[in-house]
This record gives sequence, C-alpha cells and structure tokens, in this order.
Amino acid sequence: MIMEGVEKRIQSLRQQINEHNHKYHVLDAPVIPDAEYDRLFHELAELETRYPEYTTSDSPTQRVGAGPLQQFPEVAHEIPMLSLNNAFGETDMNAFDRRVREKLRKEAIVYTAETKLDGLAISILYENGRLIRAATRGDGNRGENVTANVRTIRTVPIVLLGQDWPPVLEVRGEVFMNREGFERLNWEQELATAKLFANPRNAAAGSLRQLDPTITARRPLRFLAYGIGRASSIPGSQYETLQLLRSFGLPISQETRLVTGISGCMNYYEEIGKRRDHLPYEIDGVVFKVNSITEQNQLGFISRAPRWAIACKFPPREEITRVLDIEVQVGRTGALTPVARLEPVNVGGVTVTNATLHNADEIKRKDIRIGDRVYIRRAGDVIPEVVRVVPGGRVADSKPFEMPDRCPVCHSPARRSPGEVVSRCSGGLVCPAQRIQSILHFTSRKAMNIDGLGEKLVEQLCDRDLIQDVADLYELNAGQLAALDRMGEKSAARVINARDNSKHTSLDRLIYALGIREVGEAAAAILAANFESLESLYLASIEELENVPGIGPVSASRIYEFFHNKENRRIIERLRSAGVYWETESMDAPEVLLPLKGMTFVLTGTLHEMGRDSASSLLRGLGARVVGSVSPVTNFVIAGEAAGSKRDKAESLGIRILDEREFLELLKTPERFATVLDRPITPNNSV
Ligand code: I6G
Repeated sequence: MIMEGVEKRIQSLRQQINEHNHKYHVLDAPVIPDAEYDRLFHELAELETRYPEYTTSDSPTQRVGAGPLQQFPEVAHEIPMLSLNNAFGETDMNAFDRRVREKLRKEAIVYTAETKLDGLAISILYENGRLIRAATRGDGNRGENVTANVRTIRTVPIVLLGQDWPPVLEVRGEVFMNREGFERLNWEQELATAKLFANPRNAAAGSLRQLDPTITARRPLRFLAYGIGRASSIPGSQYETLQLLRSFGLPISQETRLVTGISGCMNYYEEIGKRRDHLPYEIDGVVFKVNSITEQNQLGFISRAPRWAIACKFPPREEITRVLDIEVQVGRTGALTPVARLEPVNVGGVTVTNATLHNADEIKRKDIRIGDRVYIRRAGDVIPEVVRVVPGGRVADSKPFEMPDRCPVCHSPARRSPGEVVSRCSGGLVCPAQRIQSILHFTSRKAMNIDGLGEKLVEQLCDRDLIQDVADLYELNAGQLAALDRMGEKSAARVINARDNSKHTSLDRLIYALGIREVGEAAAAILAANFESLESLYLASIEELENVPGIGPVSASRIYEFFHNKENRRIIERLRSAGVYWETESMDAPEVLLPLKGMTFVLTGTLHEMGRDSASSLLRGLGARVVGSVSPVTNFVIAGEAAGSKRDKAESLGIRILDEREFLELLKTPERFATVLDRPITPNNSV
C-alpha cells in the first residue's frame, strides 16, 4: 500500500517535471519559480535513491545516465536520411517551382517555409512515447548512436507529452547551438585555456560527438524538429506534422509559415534574409516543402533527395583562406590601416583578395599572423574583414604582427593619440599617399568647389607628376589638361574656368578644404567665425583653440599641429601667391552647421573606428554636448565594445543607445540624429 503510494508520487513528480521542462526549455515560458522546480526534482531524486526499484531510464533524473563510451556504435537508418537539393536564388527557385507545378499539373503550390539551421541532422526514435534511440545522419544510411548524448539536450523530451503519439515515431531534426550559447561556451573554453570553436556548427558537432555524455550535458545544445522519418501514422501535410510534433512537446521553429507559389517563397526568403542576423541561431538558408503529403508522394525522389523539397541557400558570407602578407595602407587622413593580402577566395559570389584588419589592437586581439588560415566575412557592401584565425593551422615560425612606427609611404613618424586605436602618418599635405585624397577633398563641392576635377583627372595629374599638392592646381594651364586622357580643349577650358572661379572663396571653406584632421565643415565654420583670419589661427595656442566652444582638445591639437607644420604653411602661402583669396566673413552661419546643438551624448566602451576622443571632438564640432555620465537629460549613449554600467543605466532610463556602426552611419548625415530621437531605431540598423 505504502509502496503503491511511493510509485504514484514518483510518477506524478516525473510528469510534473517533464511538463515544467517543456514549458521552460521548449516554450521559454516557465510557470513556476526555479526554486519550486528544484524542490520537485530533489524530491524525485531522493525517492529514486531510496526506492531504486522504481528508477527507470526515462526519468528526468536520468538525462545524464550513461558512462563514457569507447566509440559510438553504428545505427542503420531504416528509412535513409536524405539530403536536400539546393537553390541559390530566384532562378533556381523558379525552376524548382515549375518542375513541381508541371508534375502535379497545378497552377499554384502551397509550401511550408522553414529556416535551415546550420546544425547537424539527427534522428530520434520514440517507442510508446519514450526516447529509445538517437543517431546522427552519417552517410544517410548509417549513422552513429548518440542516444546518451541526445538525452542530455534539455529541449529533447525523454518522454513525449500527451497520449496521442503513434507507438513508433522517428523524429528528424537539427541539433545546433544558438549564438549566445556558443559565445558563452567559447568564453568558458578560453578561461579553461581549452580549444576555441570556430563557429556554432563546429561547437555543436564537437559537443554531440563527445564520448562522455557528462561533457555533452554541459554544452548548450538545442534541438528543433523538422519532420518525421518512420511512424505508424502521419498527418496529411507537413504543416500539420510540425504542429503534431509540437503537441508532443517537441520544439519546432517559430519561423515556420505556409506560403503559396513562387512569390510566397521569395517573400519569405527575403524576409528571413533581412532578419537573419537577428535570429538567435545561425541559418544558412530556408527550406520549402510541398505541404500536401499526397502531393509529396506523387513527386517522389530523385537520386538521394526529395523532389518535393528544396533548400534555398543564402550566399555564404564567411569563407576560409590564408593570409599571405600584412600590408599597411595610408588613407586620406593619414590613418594607417593594416590590410591582409589573401589567397583569393570566393565569398558570397565575390572574389576577395584583401581584407581589412582594422588596427593594431584588433590584430593583437585576434592574434592574426602572416601564414594563418583565417575566416573572411563580407557583409553587404562593407569591406571584407578577417573575422578570426582558424584554430590549429599556424605555421611554426610565425611572429605577432607589429605596426610600423613610420608611415610606409612618406616615412614621417606614425603617431597614435591616447585613447585612439588608429595610428596616423604625421606627414599632412606632404604625404603622397594622402595626396590624391587630399586634393580631391580640396576640390570637392563643399570645399573649393572646382567642378570637373574628379578622381580620374586628379589621378592622371599625380601620376604624370603635374601636381604634387593642392597649390600646384593653380599653376596648371589648359594645354596640360587638354593633353590628358579623355580630355579635350573644351573640357580643359571648363576645368580651368572652375579652378579660377574657386580662387575667390571664404575662410571657412578654405579651412575645411585644407583637410585638417578632426576639422569638418562645422568646425571650420566655428574657427572662421572665431579667428577671422588665418594669421590669428597661426598664432593661436592649443589652449586658446580648446577654449573655442565646439572645439575639443583633440581637434585643438590637430589644428595647432597643422598650422605649425612648415610645409603646410608653405602650401598656404603658395595658394595666396597664386591668387586664392578668402573673405573673412563666414558664408554660412555656424548655427546652421550645428545640427546636434542642444543634444547631449555619452560615449562608453571601445570605439574601434575613430576612438572616443575623436568621436567627442566630432560631436562637439557639430554642436553637441559630450558628458561623462548618463542622466535623464542624456539624448544618446554611444556604446562601443564592452560597454558596461553606462549602457545598463541608459537602458533603464530608456535612452537611445547606438552601437558604433549605427553611430558612424548617422554621422554621415548628422541631421538624422534629430529624426532618430523621434522614432525607434529599426532592428536591422538601417537608420
Ligand atoms: O537538412 C535539413 C534541414 C531542414 C532537411 C530538412 C529540413 O527541413 C526544414 N528536411 C528534409 C526533408 C531533409 N533535410 C532531408
């Protein structure tokens, strides 16, 4: 009698725990506090210890039951685990849909649309609602028996919920790791100085294939079911199949939809493509399946893939290649950027031979060396970057990379200001690497506005040594220009005319045209308004410059440095001698150029592209207040990498937080900061 009571209690506890497990791990919606769950679990474990005769392998206490294996036994799949044919865009999808329509003689096909996780396919066999075997796909006919490991995955039920399951049910799906679990695992691996995993897929595969299930149990593996292999009965459609699996407590993707025809498929593909980076797990495409099982049977199989399903892949965006060399490039502003020269590799349809390494800190952090095998990423139109080193492939005598302490082009000293991540050439207007860019900046519309002097022309002028610096522009004659490629007398005359018209300018335009670092249009206007002549700017001390509202300490020292460089002053004097003259009166009132006036910013964390100091001066130059702590009057918090408590505080106060990419994007048109304040920022960062 008492024993009957114990057995009943054990059964009731198991049922409650299974249901709570499902609510917690699968539905993400726990209904009892953790402490209450622990209490139920302990009570069950205690009863099973006291009455071992009632312990069964399907008890929730037995997830990690088995000891380590020597090797995984082989499993034969009664129904082979096939693969899917791939489509790489709309043309392939059209062909697939046409084949299906022709074979079924139907106008429009209803498909289920699902995400294709980047994980490992497995088969889980349930008999009478109990998990009895799990196997990897292997070669499709034979896989490895990984039952003990799959039992440790919290989202896989050991006992199915409800009573309506078919007595034999083979569930198929994907084992994977979500991004958060992957990051956490690698962090733990790093702490334990253990091998880091290159990506979530490798981490999932490595974790599932552990001979010791106690190790797998500690890994954040998850499972999503996508179909049924063997079963004593199945529903009439793929969509109903998924709903049925869900009712048994099995997790299915929340992104599953029913779509009609090719337009339905392509809309889904595009929608998921946009949200891809925001999903909690990595996917490499979407899968479309003819929804009706009768129609699936009519279509059948071709070689080793169903004719009724297709995986429509996203272009791969990460590929592996080798770093052949690391070179340092010099940009217009003198920024030294290390660039990896790569063994050519195709990333998402584009051959990549170079990738940015950003700066010395990034190289050090990722420990990228010449000869390393690396992952290359290309996201949209951005410059390809080296994401990380492939573990274990390093050549024996490789050395950490050192940034040069001189500009590789003009050999002027390279400087790195405190708080900045970028080193810069101090050569200013004399550095040939900065020449073409600085001339183009000088001629640009908002600077000297010399129409017709575009990139191709400036390149030719520099290549033929007709100009060395901006002052040489005013020495050019029409004959020299007319002799250049794709130039005639008429176009040459037009350029000369525009050049001559540019001679009459304003002080703010001239200051802006000089391309002083940290001095954009707004700062140039502020300087022109405060100093009225170039001479008084030459004479200003760093302190005086710093005291100008809108000019921060970093800009102040850049301005000071620029006007105290003899070569720069010589160029300005040559401009003057060539007839360039400027009104001291600013043409544009500075207020107009202060789009961030009245806004308060806080910068926190590491900003990789421009550094916090540069960002502050830039913001101040645009009229913003930059302060050190977050308060209810803060308008924006710019959160770089490893932003901590300031970010948290901003979150709690509901203040706009921008990451570095969003911030840089907005800086391109600073007027948009005001618009962003009025509306939420879209999750895909397309501000
Ligand atoms: O590898 C796969 C991933 C996802 C699949 C699959 C799937 O459906 C969402 N479905 C089938 C039928 C197969 N492989 C064979």
